[in-house]
Amino acid sequence: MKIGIVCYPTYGGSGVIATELGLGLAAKGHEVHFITYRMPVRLNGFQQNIFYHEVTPIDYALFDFSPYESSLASKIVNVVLNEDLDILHVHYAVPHATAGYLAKKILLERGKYIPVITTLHGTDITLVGIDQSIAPVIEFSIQQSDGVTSVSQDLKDETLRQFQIHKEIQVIPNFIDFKRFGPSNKSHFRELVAPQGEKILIHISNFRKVKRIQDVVSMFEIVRDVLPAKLLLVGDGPERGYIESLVRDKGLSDSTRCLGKQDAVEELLAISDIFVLPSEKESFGLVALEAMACGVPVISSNAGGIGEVNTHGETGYLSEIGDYEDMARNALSLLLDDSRLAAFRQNAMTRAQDFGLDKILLQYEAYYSEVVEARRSALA
Ligand code: GMT
Repeated sequence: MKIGIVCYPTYGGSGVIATELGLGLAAKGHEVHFITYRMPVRLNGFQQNIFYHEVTPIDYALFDFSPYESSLASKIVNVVLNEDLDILHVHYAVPHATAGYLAKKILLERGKYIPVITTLHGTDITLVGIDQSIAPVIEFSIQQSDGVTSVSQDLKDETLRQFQIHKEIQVIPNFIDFKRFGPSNKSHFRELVAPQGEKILIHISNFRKVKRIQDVVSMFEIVRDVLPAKLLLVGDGPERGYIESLVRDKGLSDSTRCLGKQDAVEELLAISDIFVLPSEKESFGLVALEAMACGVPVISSNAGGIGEVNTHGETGYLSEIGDYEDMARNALSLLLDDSRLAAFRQNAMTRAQDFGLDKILLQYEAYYSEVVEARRSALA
C-alpha cells in the first residue's frame, strides 16, 4: 500500500508511535510518506520505501497565527495526488483530523477519494480536544474520518463520554520495538551514575503539568530517607524550572540528575531499577512500556489507560493520583527485596511481549485493508 502519515515530529509519544509505525510498515514493503512540519525525531537515515514531505506554514505580516491547517491540508492534497496514495493515517486529532477531512473534500472535487484514519492518542481528547474553543471542530473531524483508532480502551471510553461519536472506534494499543528496547548489561555506565551501588529511579516525560513530576520528587525523598538512591529526570518542558527548584529546596540535588532531552533513553532505562509515572492523565503510557521492555518495573498512578499496560502487583504498582506516599511504599517494597525486584523485572519483560511491534503492525495492516475495502463496497 501507499500510505501517508501525518504526525507531530516532536518527542511526544504520538510522534514516536507514528514514526515507528511508518518505519515498520516500510520494512514490510509498504511505501510510506511522512507529511510533517519537521523531520520526525526517530526518522533518521535513508530508507528505500520512506519519503518525507515538509509542511511549510505560510508567513505573512498580517498573521499573528499562521493558518497551519490550510498549509497541512494543501500539502496532503499535493502528496496524495502526486504519489497516488491509497490511505492517509493521521496521528493526534488536533488539528490533523481536521486537515485530513479538508484534504479529503478537496481531493474529492479532483476525482480522488482518500480514506482517512485518525488515531487518538490521549491529550487530543482529554485536554486539548475537549476545550470548548475547538471541541465542535474536533468532534466533527473525528466523526468524518473513515476509520478511528484509539491507543487504549480507556481512551476510547473517554472519547465516547466526551463527544457524540457514532463511529466504531477500534482499539489498537501502542507497541514496542524489541530490537531497541530490551534488557542489556550496562554495569560500567551504572557505576558512573551510582558509584556506591545506590538504587536508581527514573522518570522520563515532556515535563508538562499533567505528568505530576512533583510526585516523583516527593516519593523519591521518602525512598532516599530509607536507602541510598539516585533519581534520573529525563526530558524537558514547561515544568522543568519548577521541578529543579523543588529538588534544590528538598536538599536532593546531590542525588538527582536532570538530564534534559535524551535520544538513547534505552541506555538510561538499562541501568534503572524503578520507572516512576505519576501522571494525572495518561491514555497509555508508552514510556512505561519502554521501561517494562527493558525489565524496569513501573510505579505509577492509576490514571487513564496505564492499568492496561502496568499490572498492579506484577509488573509494578498503581496508586491513586497524587498519593506519592503510597508510590514510595510500593517502590521500597521492591527496592528492599532483591528477589521480588527480580521477579517484577521478569514480569515486566513478559508483559511487554504482548505489545510487540510485529503483532501490532498486523492489526494496523488489517485495519487499513478493512477501511479501504469498506469504501470499495460502498461504491459497488
Ligand atoms: O504524554 C504526552 O504528553 C505526549 C502525548 C503525545 O501526544 O505525544 O502522549 C500521548 O500519546 C502517547 C502515545 O500514544 C501515549 O502513550 C501517552 O499516554 C499520551 N499522553 C497522555 O495521554 C497524557
